[in-house]
Amino acid sequence: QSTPKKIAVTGAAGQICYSLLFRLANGDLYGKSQPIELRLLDLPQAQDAVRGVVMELEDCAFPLLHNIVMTDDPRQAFEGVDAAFLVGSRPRSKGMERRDLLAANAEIFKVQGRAINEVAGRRAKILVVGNPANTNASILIANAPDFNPRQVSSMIRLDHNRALTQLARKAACGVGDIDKLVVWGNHSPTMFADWTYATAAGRPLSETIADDHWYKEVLIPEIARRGTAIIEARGASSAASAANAAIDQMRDWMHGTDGRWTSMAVISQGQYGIPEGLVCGVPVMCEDDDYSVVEGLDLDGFQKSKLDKTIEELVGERDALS
Ligand code: NAX
Repeated sequence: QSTPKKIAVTGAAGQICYSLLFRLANGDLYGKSQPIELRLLDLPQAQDAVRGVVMELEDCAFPLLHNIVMTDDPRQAFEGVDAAFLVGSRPRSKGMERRDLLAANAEIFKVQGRAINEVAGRRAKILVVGNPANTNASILIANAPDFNPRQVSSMIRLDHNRALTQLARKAACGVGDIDKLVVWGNHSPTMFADWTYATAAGRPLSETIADDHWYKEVLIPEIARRGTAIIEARGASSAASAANAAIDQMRDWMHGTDGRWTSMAVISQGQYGIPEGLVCGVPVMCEDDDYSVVEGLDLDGFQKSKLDKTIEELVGERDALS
């Protein structure tokens, strides 16, 4: 059997990880013949809860799960890893201003960025899930000068998957029939689910659905508000769907998209007027363990105004920290 792949997961005691860890141990990322080692990072006060999760992982007797490490030390968690899911972050507490929330998380991702810079495998893929995910990823990149920034992305895939299902329902097709959907921008209510290029079985979705009012007044705002709707219904934020999206994004990034598009938030090199250094949701294709941004799309006035709004928010988050 091959050497276990080392996967670090932060926020291991939290609710997303309560789904994510079991999916990883089941082989949902690397497949059914690749053993793995899990490195679980959480705060010192969460170690008892992590121990409980570890006991449950053990009780599943996953054949692929060769080793589990529990730690509150980022350097130990990231040492020589092949992949890392950065899920843990500081939630907003009562009376906390947005700026304080940004600053508290910036501190976490600064520390983790430095640790990754020093000890992570150079080909490791780092996926930031913890919010504000895009800005946390930018902070991490800025604090990991010797680590390739293209090996860092933040999660926009949950929003992409949410839009896929709504579009497939409306068009009465399978989610797998849809290609060229894009979710642009920040993982926040300013995100823009864009059907301009989307096709189902090769035919433009905007023609199949032919309802511009539904697109602009129902789809786009509903995808943006979906997280809130789930909190209202479930009394807790999305967890299993977030874990699923994290695996989808990482798996496509590693194993490729077969010429299809997906959405990833990656460091901007100035495409589409997105300022360099921001981590922003864009259309990508993945191949050979790497992504490439789909470039050269013509954006109309509506698309530009939507994109500008979400970029403005990302710039605001960056400026609030500087
Ligand atoms: P939980 O509050 O259940 O768990 C968070 C865990 O992170 C806790 O165990 C906490 O102790 C740990 N933690 C805090 N600071 C840490 C640090 N410095 N190092 C290691 N661990 C640390 O949150 P959960 O529901 O699991 O959500 C986790 C994060 O994902 C949140 O920030 C949430 O907003 C974000 N989400 C991001 C999504 C995305 O699409 N990008 C969607 C889902 C989710 O809302």
